[in-house]
Amino acid sequence: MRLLVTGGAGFIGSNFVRHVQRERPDWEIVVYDLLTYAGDRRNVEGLDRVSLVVGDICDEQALEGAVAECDAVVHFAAESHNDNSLHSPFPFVHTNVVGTYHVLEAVRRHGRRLHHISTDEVYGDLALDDPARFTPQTPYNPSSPYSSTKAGSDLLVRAWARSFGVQATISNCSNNYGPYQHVEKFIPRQITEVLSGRRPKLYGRGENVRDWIHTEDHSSGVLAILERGRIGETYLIGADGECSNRRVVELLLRLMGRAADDYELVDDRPGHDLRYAIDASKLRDELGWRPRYADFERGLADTVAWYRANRAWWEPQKAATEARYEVLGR
Ligand code: NAD
Ligand code: TDX
Repeated sequence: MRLLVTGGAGFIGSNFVRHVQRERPDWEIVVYDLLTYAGDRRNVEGLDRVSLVVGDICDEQALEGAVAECDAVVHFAAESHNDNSLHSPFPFVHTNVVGTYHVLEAVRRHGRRLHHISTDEVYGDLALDDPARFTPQTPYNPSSPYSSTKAGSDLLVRAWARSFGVQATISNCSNNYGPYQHVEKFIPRQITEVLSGRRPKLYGRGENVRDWIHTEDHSSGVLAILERGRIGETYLIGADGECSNRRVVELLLRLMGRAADDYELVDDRPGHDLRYAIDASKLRDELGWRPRYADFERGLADTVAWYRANRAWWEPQKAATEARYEVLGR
């Protein structure tokens, strides 16, 4: 197997690359990544049987060449941060929608298997007391430029599967955490704020709920779908990890030896989704997938330890990220 991983130098993509490299020692992996501000070649450097092609998924010719030489494609590449999409939506339309179109056309021309990576945010949000969780039948109802472009990319994949017979599967996963996550995202932002001698910053009143999953568990779900998923199907990936943002910050502060209320409340994100929650029973029942990082507090402690030990990895991103937040007033 020669696997092409778009966006494989980003957070989840690079964790997936390391996961596959460990779990499938006879596979060759080609990372295809533009190395935007969110991609980092160090994330995949020095790994046996892993090579990096620096390229844009919107560059039809370069992508075509890479797809032609591989057996299957896992498509992670995207603009991924909601706050950026509220400030500057065009790159999201371009990469997430137009880029996915190019990925689909390339796999169609070469008859390659595709797994498309998406998010639970395509389903919109839930009330805090709603007993329902997202299932593959939940209607799409995205809120932000980010989630609407991810929804658009999913619809393109469904249409290409039905109209052109592209051998595709889709997964929609909940919020990931773990090593190598860009410091613009919630958990690493708070950890690195504390490590920089500042206070965590909670949007609004910190009541919003996210359904946290360790990125390793996302990777094992994707590999199961790639190998054993039914073509044309959508699988939701989640590990029953619902937790309010305030509770996450309190846990982090405690793990880092600070008072649990040593945080700031800052301006809320416009259109801020209240709650996400995933019902992953299709993935569990059909493919026998189980998460291995069920203990969120332990996963957070490991993540704090990783950021403590890897200052040289995150420090270069930190000042520019906080400057962007300064402009947003958050
Ligand atoms: P990330 O921003 O850390 O990584 C994205 C990667 O894509 C980067 O390496 C970047 O350089 C690359 N990229 C961006 N534009 C590109 C282009 N035009 N051509 C080629 N490469 C390009 O994102 P992430 O958090 O690792 O998310 C990866 C995927 O998983 C995305 O599709 C995202 O929507 C999805 N997802 C993320 C989460 C989450 O919690 N972070 C949850 C569910 C789904
Ligand atoms: O400083 C912060 N303070 C804060 O309270 C930041 C950066 C975020 N938040 C809140 C906003 C959200 O309720 O924390 C929650 C998580 O925020 P993000 O890390 O920005 O993630 P979210 O908007 O939930 O989207 C994430 O999960 C789904 C990923 O970024 C997406 O790529 C993925 O699709």
